[in-house]
This record gives sequence, structure tokens and C-alpha cells, in this order.
Amino acid sequence: MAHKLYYAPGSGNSFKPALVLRQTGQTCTFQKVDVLTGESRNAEFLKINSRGQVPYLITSDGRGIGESNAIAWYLAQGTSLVPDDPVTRAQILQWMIFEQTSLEPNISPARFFTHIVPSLRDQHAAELPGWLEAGSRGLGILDEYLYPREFMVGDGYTVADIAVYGYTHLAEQGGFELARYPAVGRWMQRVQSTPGYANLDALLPS
Ligand SMILES: N[C@@H](CCC(=O)N[C@@H](CS)C(=O)NCC(=O)O)C(=O)O
Repeated sequence: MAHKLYYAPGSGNSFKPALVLRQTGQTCTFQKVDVLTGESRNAEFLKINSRGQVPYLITSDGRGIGESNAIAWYLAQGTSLVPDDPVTRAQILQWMIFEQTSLEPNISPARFFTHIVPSLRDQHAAELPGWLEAGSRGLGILDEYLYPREFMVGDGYTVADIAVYGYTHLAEQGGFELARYPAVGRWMQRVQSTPGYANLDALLPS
């Protein structure tokens, strides 16, 4: 049995494991979950993932993994995306945690309520400035960090790049001005030039 990835179209979180799968050449079946109609919270899906969120992976031996960065890490192990050096591995985790605490919680809702479901934008108008401010702070930290570097950690492309890229490359759709972060822009181009790269819509059919 192949791995099975539950995903949502348009989701930066779902994109991360999908890109790892593509770039490491692993087979996987993809199962779309329509979060916009509440499918991720219905009784059937809650039996699969009680957290009610995607992405969610059922491994080839039938076990489940939630959280995009945990799934991406699992799928990337044993490849050059997760090098053996213990310090490098810890630094990769450091940036994956940064992504989940400083970027994703701000970029994702700003994008969701302005680009994916703009009809709900007004209901979230009071929260938007906070997301933009905190997300911009995260992007500023990332820009300064990336200025002298080619990739996030060490001297090559790792799963940290995939995790951080997941929502960073979608930030303009949330109202962030990526032109303010030139080192981020150059790094995103390097990620897009890595072998096997494919964009979100190609990897996550709607
Ligand atoms: N921290 C989680 C966030 C997952 C998440 O927010 N998933 C969204 C789609 S991007 C979702 O499932 N939303 C539907 C819901 O919460 O019901 C991760 O990195 O996987």
C-alpha cells in the first residue's frame, strides 16, 4: 500500500509534504478534503484525524501523522533534504518551528480571509492588522537571516526550505509586500529552481 495524503487545494500547509513527495520521487495517493464545505470537520474525517485538519498522512503501514512540518520531515528522512549532522537537523527543526509560530499563523489567515474567502474579510477586519504586523516582523527576520545565505540551513536545500517556503511564497495573496524582502525573493527563486519543483496548483488539484 502507498502512503495516502489528505490535502486541501490551495493550502500552503498541504503543499509542503506534496513538494517533498514530488522532489524525492515517492509514490502516494492524494485524497482531497474540501475544508470550505466543512469536510475536515465531518464525522468521517474526524475518525481519521481527530484534530479536523489537513494535511494528514496515512503511512504505507497504516499509521497517521498530522502537522505539515512533521509529515514533511517524515517523508524527507533518508534523503538529502534531512542531512545526518545532528546540529544541522536541529537547525532545520528550529526554522520549521519558526515557520509555525511566526509566519504561518499570520500569513495563512491573512491570505485565507482576503484571497481564498474574501466574503469573510469584513468579519475579520479587526484581526487583519495584527496578522500583517506580526507576519511582516517574521518576514523581516527571515530576510535578514537569508541575506548572506543560499538556503535556510547549511549549504544545501533541505526540508527547512520547503517548510518556510510553504506560506512565504503565498504571502502577497495575504496583503504582504514581498518586494520589501529582497533576500527572501532571491531565495524563493532558488527554491523554484531546485530539481523537480512544481507549483502548488500543479501538486494539489482542486
Ligand atoms: N499547523 C497545522 C495547520 C493545519 C491547518 O491549518 N490546516 C487547514 C488547511 S491549511 C485546515 O485543515 N483547515 C480546516 C479546519 O481547520 O477545519 C499544519 O501545519 O498542518
